[in-house]
Amino acid sequence: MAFKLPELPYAYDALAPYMSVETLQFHHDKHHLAYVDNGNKFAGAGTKYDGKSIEDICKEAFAAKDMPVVNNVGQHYNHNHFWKWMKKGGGGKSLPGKLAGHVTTYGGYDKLRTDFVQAGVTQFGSGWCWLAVKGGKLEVMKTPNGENPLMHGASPILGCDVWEHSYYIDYRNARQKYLEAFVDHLVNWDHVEEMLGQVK
Ligand code: MN3
Repeated sequence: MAFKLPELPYAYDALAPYMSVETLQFHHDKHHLAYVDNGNKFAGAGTKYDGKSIEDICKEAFAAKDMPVVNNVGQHYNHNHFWKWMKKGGGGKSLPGKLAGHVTTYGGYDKLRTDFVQAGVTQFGSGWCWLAVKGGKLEVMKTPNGENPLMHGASPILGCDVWEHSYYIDYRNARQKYLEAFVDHLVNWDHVEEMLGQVK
């Protein structure tokens, strides 16, 4: 099955001023599209990955150190969710029930926010910071380039893109400010709760 660029689940101006129209146009229409096109080239019809779930392709490619697939299909998976992990009027500490329980066990919202932002700030170069479930517990993680927690034995439930293409237009080099705005004003906790509910 061919990979396809999903539509944004909101208008291009929905996330302003925290993420601009220009950022979303470049990031979704150009960057994500390139991952889709390359994903189809490296893992599409006629390859050994054809017909497998995107989650299985991520894990299999990483185990095989097949980096073109890790990075392009990984980025397709990451961005599919990244768009859904944001919404207009999102963010903040009002969390859905199941997630709220896990966050309390983790050490509370403030600790989670600090650790998540810190993971994003300290990811050297391009990559992602994550909230994932490993062994039934929440864990904050960071990964380089197109990798994600699926490739490291964990289930991602929230991720923030810290590639410069995600924040440089709006925040220049202030990656921490971008991460704080993401957590405080953009996160769609409902999609986080949904992914938490799907963790096996
Ligand atoms: Mn990106």
